[in-house]
Amino acid sequence: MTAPETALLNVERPHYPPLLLRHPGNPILTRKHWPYSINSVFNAGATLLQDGTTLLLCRIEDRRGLSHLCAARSSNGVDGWQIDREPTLMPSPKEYPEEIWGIEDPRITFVPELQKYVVTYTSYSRGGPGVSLALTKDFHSFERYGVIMPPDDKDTALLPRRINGYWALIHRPMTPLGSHMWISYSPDLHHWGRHRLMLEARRGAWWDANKIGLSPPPIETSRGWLVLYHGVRHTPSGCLYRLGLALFELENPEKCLLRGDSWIFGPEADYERNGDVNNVVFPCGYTMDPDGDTVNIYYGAADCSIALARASIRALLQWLDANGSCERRRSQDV
Ligand code: BMA
Repeated sequence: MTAPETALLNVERPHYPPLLLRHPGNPILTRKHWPYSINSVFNAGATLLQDGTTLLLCRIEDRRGLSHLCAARSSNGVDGWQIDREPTLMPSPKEYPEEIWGIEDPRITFVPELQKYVVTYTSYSRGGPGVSLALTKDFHSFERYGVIMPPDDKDTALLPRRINGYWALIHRPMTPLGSHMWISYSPDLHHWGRHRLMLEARRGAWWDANKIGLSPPPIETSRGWLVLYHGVRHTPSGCLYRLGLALFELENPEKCLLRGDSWIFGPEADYERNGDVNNVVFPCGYTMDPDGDTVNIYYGAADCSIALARASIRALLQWLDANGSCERRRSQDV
């Protein structure tokens, strides 16, 4: 064997290309940054404001175990966060009884037609988690629409534009037979119907068996809606939350064009492996760089902090082309 060949054997080569690159400053937000007492900060919705500021709408858990939302703003999306001195959006169980046990895991969609941000979040009711929706222009005042999907349902985001005249919402109802991603349509954001199964959890030993859910809002590309979703694997030592990738047709978003078999990002770093809930990476938001290719993915790590990973849309699509397929099997027993 020649010397270069031996050298190659000794180098540890990754067999899976790293598609999401962790920021060296991770975790970028922890409870130590907060201007008031909290237990933990994680699972943040993200958006760019008109002036280019990155806004994260963070899930804050207090020591009662109940969550509310708090905004953090930064000019570079990495550090120098200006955090609201008080909670930005608190549960309002008097008017909205479904929020009695808190509000969690927001996703933000800027809707050009409305010139407003639509925030969808989990409202934790006595009957379990449901989906609520609120509109805002500035993340100071909110117009609440209340619960739009009854329990058990969560992991929701609105598409930024109408599809064939209707608003489209991705969500994840839970049934005893499995938790799959569904899409529903509405003429007015209040009344929802035409429910369709969008992506099924797989079965058996798969990393995304039994329970999947939308992670950040879908990313619109010329090839289709690029969807990062989480799969939950139940193991004897607890759950493992990892991310997978799929692509859906632009004008018919319930149609899956490509779905990768392998997960592309999972808990590896210490702050993802260890926390209040070990082994969790849970993105709820992203922002795009001006190059139109770099996506900044903000994720909750181990239900304790917020971290950032970057990816290239082009590389994600290339990976799907090489590793995805478009199986159209539909179970009767969803
Ligand atoms: C999910 C959601 C997330 C959480 C994750 C891990 O069901 O509730 O908010 O990060 O579990 O605990």
